[in-house]
Amino acid sequence: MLSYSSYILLGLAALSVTCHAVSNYPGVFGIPGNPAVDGPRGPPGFLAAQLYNAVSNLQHQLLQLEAVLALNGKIRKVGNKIFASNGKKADFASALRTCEEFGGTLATPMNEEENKAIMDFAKQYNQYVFLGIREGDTPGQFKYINGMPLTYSNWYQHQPDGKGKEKCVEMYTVGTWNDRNCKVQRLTVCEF
Ligand code: MMA
Repeated sequence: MLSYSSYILLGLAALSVTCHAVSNYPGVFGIPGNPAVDGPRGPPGFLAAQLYNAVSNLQHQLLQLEAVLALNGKIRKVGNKIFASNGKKADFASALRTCEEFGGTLATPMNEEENKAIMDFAKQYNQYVFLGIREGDTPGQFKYINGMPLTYSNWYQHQPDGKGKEKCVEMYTVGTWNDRNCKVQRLTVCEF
């Protein structure tokens, strides 16, 4: 069976073929075209209007799907990010692997609004959540999974206190953070 990311890649490939075909249409994007070769021209802007329509329809259908998923408590959208959970607990490595398998990564709050969206899942499932943050080689220095230093944090009082022995980060159901052993089982919340 194909993984979900393979489907996404196939979809993108199909879209890029479509876009290529469309950009080859004469008269679109300023390419003049030759009626003797390309057949009779439509009214000016006809294809552009069709494209606009197709994009508008896609946009509407995506908004419908997002509304249904949000209504059912499956996703939370903040800006361009979508947070989602499978409702399952896993250790840090397995949770991260699951998110990556589906083309995302572990939920990583970059501001208060994102932190609250992740906290909503913690409350919904009444479980602490693993964040996409890990301790670097210097004890007490926590970083994003891509290695960049934190630009936002919401540590619980006196945290982090593991001094190199708690290299992962859990979010409590009230939204504050604690450094924690990576082997404990926490709710998997991903971002896409
Ligand atoms: C306490 C506190 C935390 C630590 C956990 C580990 C319950 O919280 O000391 O900082 O991570 O224990 O069990």
